[in-house]
Formats: sequence, C-alpha cells, structure tokens
Amino acid sequence: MRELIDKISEVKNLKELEELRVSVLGKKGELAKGFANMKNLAPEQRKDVAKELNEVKQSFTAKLEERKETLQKEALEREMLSEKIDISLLSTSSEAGGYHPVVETMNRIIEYFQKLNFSVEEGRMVEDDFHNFEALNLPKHHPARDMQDTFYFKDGSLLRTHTSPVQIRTMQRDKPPIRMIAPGTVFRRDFDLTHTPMFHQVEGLVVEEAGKVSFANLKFILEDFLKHMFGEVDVRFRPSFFPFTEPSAEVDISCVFCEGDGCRVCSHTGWLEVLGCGMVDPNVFDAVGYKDVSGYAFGLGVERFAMLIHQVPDLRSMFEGDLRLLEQFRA
Ligand code: 2U9
Repeated sequence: MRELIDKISEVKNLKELEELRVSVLGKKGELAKGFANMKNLAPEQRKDVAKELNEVKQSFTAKLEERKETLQKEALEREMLSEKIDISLLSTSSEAGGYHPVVETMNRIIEYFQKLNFSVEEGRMVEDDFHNFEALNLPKHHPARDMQDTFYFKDGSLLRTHTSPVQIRTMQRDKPPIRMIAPGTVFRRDFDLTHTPMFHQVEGLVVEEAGKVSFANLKFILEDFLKHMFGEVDVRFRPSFFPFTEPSAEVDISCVFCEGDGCRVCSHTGWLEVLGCGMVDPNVFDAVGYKDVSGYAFGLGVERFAMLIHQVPDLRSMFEGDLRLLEQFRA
C-alpha cells in the first residue's frame, strides 16, 4: 500500500497519473488481479483479503484525486504564467488609434452646443414607462409603446427608445431656465437596412419663461448647427407631427451626395432628412409641473449624421468594427 501511495507522489504530470490509475484500477490492473486471485485462497482468508483490497482501492482513489487536483492546478498556473503579458513593456507598434466615426461625430455635436452654453446631461439607459412615454405625451395605447418596438424587462422597466427621458428627469430636478443636450445610446426592436436595435441620438431642449423663446430661435440655431456640421448646405423645414412637440417640423439639408441635383441616396428629391424638432407640447410641461414656460426641442440620429458627413452608404458598417473602414478615420 505504502508503495502505491509513493508512486502517486512520484508522478510528474497528468499523463503519468492516468497511466498509473489504469495500471492499478484498470480492468487488467493490480487490484483486478488481486481480486481475481482470491479464488485461489482458502475460504477463511478471502474475507480479510477482500476487505484489505477494498481499503487499498478506496485510499488509492482518494490520493489519486488529490494528486490530480494538484497537478491540474500546477498546469493551469504554468499556462497562465506563460500567457502573462508585461504591460510595462514598450509597444513595438507605432500605429495611432482613432475615434470611431460615430464617437467623433457625437463629440463634434456636443462641442457645438457646449460652446452655446448648453449643459450635457446623461441619464440612464434602463427607464420606466413614465419617463420614456407617459410624460412625453405618448398615451397608454400609442403604437410606439408596442412590445414590437420596445425592449421590455419582466418588471415593466424598459430600454429607453430615445434620450427624451433625460430631459424629463432634468426638468424634474432643475427649475427653468433649461438649456441642455442629451447625447446617448438608445434601443429599438428594429433591424433592417436602415435600422439597428442600438443607435445613438443627441436631443436638445431649451425652456424659458413663457414667450421668451420661439420657433424662430429654434430655426436659427438649427440652421447654424447644420451648416457647422455639413458645410455650405441648404436647409429647409417641413411641417410634421411628434406627440411631444406642437408645432413640429422635420428638417432637411440639400443632398450631400449630389448637391441637390437628385440621386439614388436622396430618392431623386435633392433633399435628405436629418432632424426632427418643434415647440415643446404643453402636456409635457404639465407632466413635470412646469408652469408659464415655453420651450423648443430637437432630436437627431448620430449614425445618420456620421454616414452623411463621411459619405458611408451602409448603416451596418457603423457597427461592424471592420478595420478596413475604421483605419480611414485614424486621427
Ligand atoms: C422633451 C420634449 C421634446 C425631441 C425631438 C425629434 C423631434 C425627432 C428623431 C430624429 C431621428 C429621432 O433618432 S431619430 O429617429 N427625433 O424627430 N425629437 S423633437 O423632442 C423632445 C424631447 C424631450 C421633454
């Protein structure tokens, strides 16, 4: 017995241990031979020998398991040590990284509004029904609340479908005047050529004492903003509808691909839609308890801006992380 136990501690690796196991516990192993030999013993000896063999089997198996664990641990440690990376070593590569076009575009947008004294608010990605829908004048049965458009959790919370709940929370926290943008990630159950389940928005909100801001102020700032982002483009406002703004408008720029002549990208209209905006609906102010105020708001999709600025035709390439595309945006 002692001999067998000694053999276990002499074994140097898992392969040798397995060989030892087979040679002792295997079908043709030492123990099997011992049991087979019992038929040659005198009947009164058999019980004692069987007892002894079983004890040997038990303690051998236990020792074997113990040694196996030790060897496995040692092997893992050796592997981890060999894979260890010395992060203090100097890099052999001198290639510079760069911002992803979506991040770069987002930063340019943020910078523009920060220079005009807008604060930057972040909020949360997991929201509740009130802040994402109810307070934004999206009534209980509005189609936007559909399970098909929104990622819901079992407890009724949801992934925000726009950054608008950030404005709601800011108004609940601060008194007017408000002058803010909300850049961030949003989620919708939508996936096709022109939609992805995760994308980025920047929304803006300005609230002042009643009568102090008008649609003219909104129009002026958005025109200037779009020229800052896209260069010398024409800008037009078209009447539209959003539940949270009244009146509302969609904003187009002259097509950056054909300069307004008409091409496939602009469906031969010469115009590309880039923004939504309007005067904040009074129901939204009621929901946050604001009285005697006026305000304007706007919203945009950052991926769409990045695509139009860099003339990237396919939205999906914004999410693939393909270095052949990203290397073209290196700083
Ligand atoms: C509050 C009040 C009003 C934000 C607005 C839009 C119009 C809009 C879209 C642009 C492209 C979303 O990413 S997109 O699909 N947005 O058209 N957003 S007005 O209005 C608000 C927001 C918050 C409290």
